[in-house]
Amino acid sequence: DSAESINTDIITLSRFILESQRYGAKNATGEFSLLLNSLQFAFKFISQTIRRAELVNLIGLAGASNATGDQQKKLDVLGDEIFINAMRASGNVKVLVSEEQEELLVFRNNPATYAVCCDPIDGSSNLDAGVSVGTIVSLFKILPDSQGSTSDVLRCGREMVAACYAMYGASTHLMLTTGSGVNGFTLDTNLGEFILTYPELRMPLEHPIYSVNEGNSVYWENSIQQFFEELKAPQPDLQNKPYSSRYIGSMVADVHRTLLYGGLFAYPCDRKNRDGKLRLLYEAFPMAFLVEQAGGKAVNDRGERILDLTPDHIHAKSSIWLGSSHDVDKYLKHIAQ
Ligand code: P6P
Repeated sequence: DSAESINTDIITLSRFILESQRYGAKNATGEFSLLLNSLQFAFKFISQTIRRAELVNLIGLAGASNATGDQQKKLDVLGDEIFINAMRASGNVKVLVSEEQEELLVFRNNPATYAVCCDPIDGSSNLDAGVSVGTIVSLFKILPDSQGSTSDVLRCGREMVAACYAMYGASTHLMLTTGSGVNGFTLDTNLGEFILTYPELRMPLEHPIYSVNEGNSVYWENSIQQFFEELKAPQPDLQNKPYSSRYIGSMVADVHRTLLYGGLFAYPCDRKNRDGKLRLLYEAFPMAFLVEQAGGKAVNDRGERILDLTPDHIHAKSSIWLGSSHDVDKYLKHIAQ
């Protein structure tokens, strides 16, 4: 009967981390388990807030504005507050960089274990169109005897100990790496638990999709314009078919598709964004870490590995090309010509 079809041995995110810790996976320590509980609470809370806020905004439910009647807070401000409170409450986050906060936040009375960098709701401008948005997070260990300062985060990408994003789409998905591969989880809203749904995810070595905002192409340098023109031509190694184009304009959604299907995502520098648009600490670094751990590559316009870069400012930007290794190799070959 139907009872037999129910999997009664599901692996929740909490169990997964405890098991990783027990079997000594790199960076999956007791402290990390503690922090992960706060992270997943934040993701669940933001997920629930986003789903409700859309309804509230759409039908203007009574009480749309809070008790004092002030204007309903913008969702990215709400997401930021939820995240800051969860990280402060974790008890082991000393330093927090947020896309919404100009300055670094230091939680003075927290023991100094982790530095967290996050974009609480990346792609929020798409929210009203019902497009998937997400929370992107990178983690560093606090430097020994640091009291919490920018030196804890202005570090080489290779020093990241974990990276994850939550994508708030039809379901809420969480992709996580602690340096030993990528594992994906899906939120079961009845249980209130993230369940392991993509164990040891490996991205395809190649896939004929490119994902870039072609509206910027007049601002790109010629070599980049030429590269994408070449992808639109029949590809000898693809039975003479050209690449397809897919661009959502929400990094988490574009990268999630690239992780699962393969292909190439890029945000090159252009005359409007001379240093690129995406930020190193809480967009390029975490996505590069996840993509590399899933077998892909992530480089900048000059072909330098994203994880070998070091930001000079907490909101420093970078160009980025990430995705299937064979597709990124096509770009590397192009610039090596
Ligand atoms: P454009 C969203 O605003 C964002 O920060 C990323 O999520 C997304 O990849 C990028 O900017 C989109 O930028 O210039 O193509 O609209």
